[in-house]
Amino acid sequence: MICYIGLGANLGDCRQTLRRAIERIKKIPAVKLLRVSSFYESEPWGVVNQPNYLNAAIKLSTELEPLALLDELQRIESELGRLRREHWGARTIDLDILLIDGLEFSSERLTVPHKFLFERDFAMIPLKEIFPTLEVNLRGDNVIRATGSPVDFKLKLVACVDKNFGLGREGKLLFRIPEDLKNFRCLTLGHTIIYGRKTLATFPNQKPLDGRRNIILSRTLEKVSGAEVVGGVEELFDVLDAAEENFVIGGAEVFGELIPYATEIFLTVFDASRQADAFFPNVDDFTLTAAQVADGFEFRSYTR
Ligand code: A4P
Ligand code: MG
Repeated sequence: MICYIGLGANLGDCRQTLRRAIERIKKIPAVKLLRVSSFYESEPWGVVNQPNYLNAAIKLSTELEPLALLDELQRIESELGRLRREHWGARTIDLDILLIDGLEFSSERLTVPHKFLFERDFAMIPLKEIFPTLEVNLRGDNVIRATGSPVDFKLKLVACVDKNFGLGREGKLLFRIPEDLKNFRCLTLGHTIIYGRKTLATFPNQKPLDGRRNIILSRTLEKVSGAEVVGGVEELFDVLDAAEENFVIGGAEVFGELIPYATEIFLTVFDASRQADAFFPNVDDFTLTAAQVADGFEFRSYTR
């Protein structure tokens, strides 16, 4: 089931709270985060004497029953310090289920679509960003795109796969040809590359790559000369530069972790099937925008 969640905060460090909430939602068992909107700032709706809000929306797929999902969201609200006081009042974090598939229902604890969704531009505008085909009638409230959202970091995924989106086998890439290496170098040189520990092990002498800012996402590595090591996605967003181009280059786990925040994908797809044990994540949420066919492979670009 596909589900859209609205996030809102207007107390404390709202940017950080929204990012944290998203990371926690991502870790709910049986939930897969698919997409994250930009952050938007707006004046309070309903009760006016309170600080401005920061809002966002995310798309996920889940096997959880709607009420089980609500339980998880409420657990995350309380872990992040939500105290329920005044209705529509100021809050550190508010997680609302906006839509679930095409369902419409109402029970004591849960109404879907969310009761006020269609009356609130602060909910509809981020939702529309990640659900472009949704028809919306906005009321014209002042909702401004804010900085600091994960999608501001322009994460681009770069990989080389077989026709089944296989990435590698036993820690090794499936293909290595000069045209692809040249393409990779051309894309990434002078920019930032982000990768995991196992990808580092595939580099010449297991050393970071020259001419690029190297960031390694790893919970276990401590220090690597020539690279910065970050322990998780939240820490990654703390060190990334929004003015830079940031290329995520593998492996499978790192792609899976970062694809919800990605805006572009560059894939070299070989017209061959190999025995793979690691795969590139599903790209259904992206649009194929260019394909350049060569001998035995093609360069594809996807965006959203
Ligand atoms: N509940 C029913 N349906 C849902 C649903 N679809 N998603 C029940 C989540 N919860 C749902 O919510 C009260 C009860 O609603 C929950 O226990 C759940 O069982 P709550 O979050 O405890 O209380 P609340 O947040 O004070 O009420 P409510 O109605 O959820 O407030 P809202 O609607 O979330 O509004 N202005 C701007 N600019 N941006 C904002 O984000 N947010 C609010 C809060 C007000 N003004 C705002 C913003
Ligand atoms: Mg609420």
